[in-house]
Amino acid sequence: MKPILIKRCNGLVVALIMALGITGGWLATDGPITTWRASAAGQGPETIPLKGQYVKKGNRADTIRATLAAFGLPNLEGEWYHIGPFDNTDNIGFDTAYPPEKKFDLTASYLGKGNVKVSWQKLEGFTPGRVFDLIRLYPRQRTNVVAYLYHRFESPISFRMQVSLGSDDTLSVFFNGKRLLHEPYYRAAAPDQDFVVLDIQRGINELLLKIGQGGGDWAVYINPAHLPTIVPAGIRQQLDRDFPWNQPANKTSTPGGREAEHYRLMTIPLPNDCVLEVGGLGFRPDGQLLACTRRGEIWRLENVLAEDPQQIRFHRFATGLHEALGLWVESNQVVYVVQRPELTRIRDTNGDGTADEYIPVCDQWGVSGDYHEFAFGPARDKEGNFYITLNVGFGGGHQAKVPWRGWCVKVTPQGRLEPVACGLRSPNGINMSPDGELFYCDNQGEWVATNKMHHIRPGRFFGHQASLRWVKDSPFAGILPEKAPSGMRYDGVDGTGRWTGRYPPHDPPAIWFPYGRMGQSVSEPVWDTTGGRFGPFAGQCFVGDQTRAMVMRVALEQVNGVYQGACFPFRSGLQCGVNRLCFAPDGSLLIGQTNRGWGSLGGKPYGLQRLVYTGQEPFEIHHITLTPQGFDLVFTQPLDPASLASPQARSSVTVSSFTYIYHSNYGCPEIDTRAEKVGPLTLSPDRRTLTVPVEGLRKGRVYEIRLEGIRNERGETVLHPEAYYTLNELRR
Ligand SMILES: [Ca+2]
Ligand SMILES: [Ca+2]
Repeated sequence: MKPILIKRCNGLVVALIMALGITGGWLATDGPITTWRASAAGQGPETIPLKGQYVKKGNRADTIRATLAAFGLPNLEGEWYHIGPFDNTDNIGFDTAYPPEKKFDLTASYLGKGNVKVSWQKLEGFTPGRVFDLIRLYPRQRTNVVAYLYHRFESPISFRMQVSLGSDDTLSVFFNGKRLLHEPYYRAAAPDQDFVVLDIQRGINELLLKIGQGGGDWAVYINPAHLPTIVPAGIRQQLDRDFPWNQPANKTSTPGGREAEHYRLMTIPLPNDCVLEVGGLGFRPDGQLLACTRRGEIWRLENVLAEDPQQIRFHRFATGLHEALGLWVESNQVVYVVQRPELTRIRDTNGDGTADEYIPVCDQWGVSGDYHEFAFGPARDKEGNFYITLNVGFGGGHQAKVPWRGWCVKVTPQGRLEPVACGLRSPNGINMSPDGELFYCDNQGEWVATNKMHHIRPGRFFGHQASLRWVKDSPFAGILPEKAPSGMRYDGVDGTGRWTGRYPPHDPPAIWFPYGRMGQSVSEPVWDTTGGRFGPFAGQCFVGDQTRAMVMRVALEQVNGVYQGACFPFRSGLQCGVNRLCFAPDGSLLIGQTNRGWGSLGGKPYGLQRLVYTGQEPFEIHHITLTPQGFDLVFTQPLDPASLASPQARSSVTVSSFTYIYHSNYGCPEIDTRAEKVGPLTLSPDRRTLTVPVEGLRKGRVYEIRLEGIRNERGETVLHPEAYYTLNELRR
């Protein structure tokens, strides 16, 4: 029995006589959650006045801790202990509750990995707010191991503190005996990969971290994520001014900033044996969600729309598939899945909830072995035909080594393949609009200036030339070219600035997504068919982005029979790259995620989240209509006319435009960016439509529209004051 010193950061040192290992403890139960037995935590009134000041340091993490210390509040600094390593062969340590998980006892020793005696040791050189290397603690046993870190601290007051965490590899967090987090991911450690809220009690609190290691690096990160709300608002605002919470480096932890007020994000917790690298999503008529994965499984989720995630049940419905990147639900028993080499009909013949019949529907497209030969889809039309998009290869030789690479193909209900359209590159997302029109999204690369969305019609060519190799075997031989000239600008202007009226020889995209300003790897488009349950954008299209872990919004219109329109940012701050979107029967949006081999913001390698409209209508540009004189911007809410008049007499709407070059290079920067002359703005009688005259509109360009100072009647600014309108056709 010996006293431990708990250092109070206001300089006060309180000696607490604690019987370590006797008072308090981690009580294991049969369930996954351990319960806490009452400890030395005080239950009395909170009488300590909160006084302190803001202490600015070089970064946000250090500033938070220094300011907490100045208020006499715990900040995760102080004495930490560690114990390990324990065995983690085959990830066994993730769910094994080793003795330190049950009780902190400084005097005890246990048998660790390889029957080596281990005991709690003081953790030297540890500072919150830095990624801490665990290998240096256990240099001789650095693979397939787990270790625990323990921190006991006193608080003068009870309050809630959100904590940012990161780990390499798995992470479990226990606080005052309750397990708050259990993350099975193998990943590199970084700040903000996970967040937990610590319900700090007045008196003694105990924090335990368990970090599992496979191979490679082994590390952990922890820091208070924010100043808690018991700190005066002025000081919290000062922190956010000095170190903005939503700056790009922190974007994942916002999550989504103001967007979250309108669309809240729910994360579906996954069982440990479910690597949900989502390749496709679809609801069955019975309300269960099917999710196919890049690992080749289909998972069936019951109660996926439950507010309480513990009610969600996961069942493995099908296995043994090859890189399933899309599915189409036909009934409670039947689902069609696109595998790399074929379209497959999968059926649960006896209704026991597991598939037992796998029948190839069509395998008439080629696979040469190139890793980039993905197959996406299927979309399905009213006649029952399926539409599948087929990636070209990457590097090394011809990019369409085998048939129908770079094509959209149709598979009839009888399983016959018919080529539909070509020029596709990496078409990771194809869907039908509610009008039955087919659209796909394509990723920046050779022949593709930036991410884009196309309207698919038979016999059309969308730009990537590798696919032209197979025109000769298609119904479009002699109609489509076998190669096309390169180097043209999309706006018909030549290198000397002279307008020639010659455009790249393919269908232009309905939407260009300016690279980086919108997403960086576009994925699936889905249409809002919720009739308003998902907010004010019914009928519009939402498009995922893999790299930026975000969802974008697209409002299309037809001009002279050609699709074009505007794209807008919509919701950022997702936990992982967005691969698939699917509207649920209740009008929320399921978001399937994966980033393996592709990389993304968000810190998670895969997962499933759900975006729910809060009912608080966002103030946004609803859509943009091209007029003969410029653009009509239609807002979700009436504008305050006073906000249109700027004291500097500058327009509150700025318009610029740019174009791209069609060439074989990988991507194309925005070129010929020019400021456009904006005429006098006028507001409609209902104050929702702002008419923006723009001189000299030209087709083949993207018009960037930025708003400044525009407010609604409540004085709020537009949530996303930017839009990008792709102009293919002028309004006559
Ligand atoms: Ca590792
Ligand atoms: Ca079955």
